[in-house]
Amino acid sequence: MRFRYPLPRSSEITPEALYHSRRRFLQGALSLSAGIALAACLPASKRPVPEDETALAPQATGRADEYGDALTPFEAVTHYNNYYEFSTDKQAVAQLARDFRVRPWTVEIGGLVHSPQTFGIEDLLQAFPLEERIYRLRCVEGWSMVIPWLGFPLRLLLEQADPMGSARFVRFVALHDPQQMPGQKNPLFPWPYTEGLRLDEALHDLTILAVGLYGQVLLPQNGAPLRLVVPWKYGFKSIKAIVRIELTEEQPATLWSTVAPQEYGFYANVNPAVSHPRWSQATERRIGESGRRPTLPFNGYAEQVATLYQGMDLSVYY
Ligand SMILES: Nc1nc2c(c(=O)[nH]1)N[C@H]1C(S)=C(S)[C@@H](COP(=O)(O)O)O[C@H]1N2
Ligand SMILES: [Mo]
Repeated sequence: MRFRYPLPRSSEITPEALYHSRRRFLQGALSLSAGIALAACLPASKRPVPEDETALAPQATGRADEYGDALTPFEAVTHYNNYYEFSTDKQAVAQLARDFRVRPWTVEIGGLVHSPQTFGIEDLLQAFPLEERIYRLRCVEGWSMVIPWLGFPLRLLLEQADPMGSARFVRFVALHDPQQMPGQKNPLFPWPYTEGLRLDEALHDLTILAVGLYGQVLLPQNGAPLRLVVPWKYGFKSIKAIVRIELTEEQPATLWSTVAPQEYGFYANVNPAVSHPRWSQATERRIGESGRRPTLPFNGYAEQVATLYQGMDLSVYY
């Protein structure tokens, strides 16, 4: 089965479109599989868009992160993408990924777990209640966005698989399919894209698996049908198109730390004090803004996550 996502026009990205996006989201989910309605899993207080039009205006126009910074427009979130399996040109990804097949799709959870499992994506979408999380995404290249994700804490899935006492890291593997992903013909990268987290990072409540954004099913360019989001780390940790999650004892190799270990460390916590070898990380450009703003330690999530790194020299564990 081939599911083709409709490409939104920029003229659609209006408060009214946001209101209607819940409908589109439901229709999208239903066309993927009769009977699934992702938004219906959301508790009323967390529904991404209001039920009645009178409540619309304040929520649609005033939506922001906890610093009061506005959401990045849908058009930018879905048309300025890093996704090397398709292209290194951010503005080419959406078009190249348009026909990417997200069904059938299975996700395996294995390695050092007592209950290895293989989920069909439909079952995974129904397994946990979805929440909206408005997170900043800071790319290591020096730009950032504010994105309203839909997803669930990775912890819920890991607990179901029941990690063994020896498990200390989690390894994530993205789809390998050069027929569909032309960028995978580039031999300079050790495909498939892989990433990793320490187990305590993976279990942190801020770490989610996302299946949607802006109240809609995730588009291919944003990592459909399932991608990781770790908001206090550089964007490359938030791996797209996940097919396998593996608990390990040793710190796993990752694509970027294999290709350029001195530039892209395993930890990759957003840190204005540690420069990339070729540029400073002290400031960033928020997409849609002119000028630059200061980069915040741990991307503004220090209060929640700094304790994970107590006693570590973050210029060594970068
Ligand atoms: N599989 C895969 N995941 C990936 C990437 C990629 O090239 N392949 N790029 C990463 C980078 S560098 C960033 S900044 C984010 C971008 O996510 P977005 O396009 O949804 O904003 O995805 C990350 N996840
Ligand atoms: Mo990135």
